Amino acid sequence: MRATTTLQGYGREQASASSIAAQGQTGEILLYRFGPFLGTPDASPFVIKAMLLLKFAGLRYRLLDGNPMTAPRRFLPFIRDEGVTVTDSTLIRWHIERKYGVAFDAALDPRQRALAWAIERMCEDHLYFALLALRWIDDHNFRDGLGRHMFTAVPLAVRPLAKVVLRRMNRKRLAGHGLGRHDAGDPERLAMRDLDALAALLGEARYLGGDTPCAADATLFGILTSIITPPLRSPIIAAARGHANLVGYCDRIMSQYFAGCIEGSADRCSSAS
Ligand SMILES: N[C@@H](CCC(=O)N[C@@H](CS)C(=O)NCC(=O)O)C(=O)O
Repeated sequence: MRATTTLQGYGREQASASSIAAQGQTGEILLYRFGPFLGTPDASPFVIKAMLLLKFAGLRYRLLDGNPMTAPRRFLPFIRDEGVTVTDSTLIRWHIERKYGVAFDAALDPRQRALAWAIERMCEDHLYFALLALRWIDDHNFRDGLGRHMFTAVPLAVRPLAKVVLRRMNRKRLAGHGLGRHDAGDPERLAMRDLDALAALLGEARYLGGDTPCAADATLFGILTSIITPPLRSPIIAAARGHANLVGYCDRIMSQYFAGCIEGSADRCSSAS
């Protein structure tokens, strides 16, 4: 997106960091999440996105263990903010913008905002499903990843059944989406095109919009670190790791916003950095 600004000569000034800072927070926002997963801040890219939006905005929040089965829309993340419950990472973004006067995309011109939205939709409604497949459907990755680390709260006696049920549910979700109906290899090829596009759009910029983060950076970081960081195996992971700018982007955001909190307790992750 930086290239677009340059090429089209909009010459808009970067928003200063203070232009996205929140105002008027009196309480503490509760963010319901899964928990850190193999070097990432959370098992869900959507939870990571919500965490990063809260950090970008400079809002105080506390992480609490959530349960999708009892969550308001049966998925995570959701937040509770002074009696108001908001489910879905994008609705959380809009809540932050509305309630706290945060302008995440202040640095972007209208075309960049449109492109940022398109990037978010590609990440969440397409690339995410390829991630879902590689984590839940691939036997090796499931065994070494979610199967080993995400069921520890489930009683031992019913853990094998819980794994079967959830894998079946995610298989159905993938079939419903459509990506799960393809021949082997095609979902990977489709996901790799997403990664090529993301790498080209980011270029050498620090963030999608240049030097200042925008809302889509929270989405992009959430999905990229979920693909790149855990030590799992897939052509999609190899392709993502092959894009030096995407890897550098993840490393930068991880060390700037999540340093020291990945393996730590909820409390150590709770304050916005
Ligand atoms: N559109 C939602 C998607 C959230 C979502 O899909 N969360 C997944 C984890 S990545 C979930 O909670 N799945 C639990 C389930 O499907 O039972 C958002 O942006 O927050």
